[in-house]
Amino acid sequence: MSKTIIIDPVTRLEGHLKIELTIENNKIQAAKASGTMFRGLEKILVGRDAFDAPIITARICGVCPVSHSYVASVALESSVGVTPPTNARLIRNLILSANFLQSHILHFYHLALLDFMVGPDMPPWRPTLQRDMRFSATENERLFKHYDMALDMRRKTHSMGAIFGGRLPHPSSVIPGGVTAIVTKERIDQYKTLLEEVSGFVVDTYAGDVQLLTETYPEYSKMGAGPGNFISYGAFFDDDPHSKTLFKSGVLLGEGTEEKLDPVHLSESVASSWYTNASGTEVLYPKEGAYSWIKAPRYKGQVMEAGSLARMKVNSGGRTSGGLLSYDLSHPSVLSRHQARVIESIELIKGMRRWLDELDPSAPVYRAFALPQSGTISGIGLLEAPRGALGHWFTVENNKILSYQIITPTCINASPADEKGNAGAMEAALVGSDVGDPQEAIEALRIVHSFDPCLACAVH
Ligand code: NFE
Repeated sequence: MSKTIIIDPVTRLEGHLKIELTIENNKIQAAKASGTMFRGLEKILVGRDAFDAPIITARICGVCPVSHSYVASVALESSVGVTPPTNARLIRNLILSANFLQSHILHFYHLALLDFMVGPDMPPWRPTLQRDMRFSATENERLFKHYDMALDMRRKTHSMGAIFGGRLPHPSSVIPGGVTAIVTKERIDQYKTLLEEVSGFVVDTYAGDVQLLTETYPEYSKMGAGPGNFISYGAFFDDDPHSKTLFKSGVLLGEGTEEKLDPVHLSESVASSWYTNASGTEVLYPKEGAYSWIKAPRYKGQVMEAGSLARMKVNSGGRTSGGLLSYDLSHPSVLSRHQARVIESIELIKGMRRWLDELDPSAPVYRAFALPQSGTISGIGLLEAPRGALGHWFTVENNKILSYQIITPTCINASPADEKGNAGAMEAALVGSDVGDPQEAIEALRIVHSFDPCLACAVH
């Protein structure tokens, strides 16, 4: 007999996520992921000055605000063909990479690890599911010390971002045309000092704990596969995008060879979402067959996975090992998502050291420009956020925003079924998984958390 299990809200993530599972013979037969709160940021943007977009969209989320203000700036710059100076690119890389490290450390220690380890016997670590906890008492104690250290590391990464971002979260210095940061030798040194402390933690502690998780929960390398299609928009660009850009863009569809990303193939279905059309601004609630405020982005009509694993797979050409990889990431799974985040954190640190060396305190950081005061223009910005592919699209009429469209990585990963009935990536990852005890479906939480969902972003 099948049972329906509802987890609402799923905790240890940002925003409001509900998971509904149909379980039969201890196997998940069907899964529905629902974003349960409407926000309407795209609607708020209509009628505003176009240059407000980086400031307003950063407020979508306190975890990835850098990506939103950065990509909103790129969209405006690209609409009139403006390229910010090299120093601005380097500073944006440094603010964004600090935010990536902050986000990955937060995700592993404070959001995901408590699905596997036993925290202290007091709130906020209780009540919790405690089935299938395999770490020894000594390992638990050590991991909890690392949980505590990770809080301090997050503060340090925020400080790094704030050195050039002005403040964090919601940096004030990333603006259309470049940045407003002042580059001095003292600031570069301050950033370097913090980076070396965070680097020590990532290499000595975070990497070791991911390895311990890998050894202790080995079958999770086969659980939570998802659609097997990956998308990355690229990030940490170089002036010459073919030389030293750290994470390139690309698409992997199943076993096929890597394809060049072309945003023309992106679409959004609202078949299972409470909207009247794909603009996402016209709400229709209730609606027959709908169960989420998240829309369903697809690429060439296919369900995609975004995030660190997608970035690493696109960057390794889909090979099983070699290049950047020291783990075998060929099979998407709970473990490979955690492994991909730590691998990319180490890659990022190498990039950050290089960008610091390339900064020139005497060079400009901003190129002034204005949009035409009349007529209609439109633009698009594509960038990787910590959780994956993030796109902003806008149309401006007489310098006021006419429409603004955002597709976030969690929108891609936590989407509901589309008009063809194809489940979203996270839903697909849940289906087919074994659950030891349907009343304590810890396996489902481990799969959901491996995507690092942010519902604040998904339903912006
Ligand atoms: Ni709110 Fe975000 C990231 C974006 S997730 S955290 O990373 O965009 O959809």
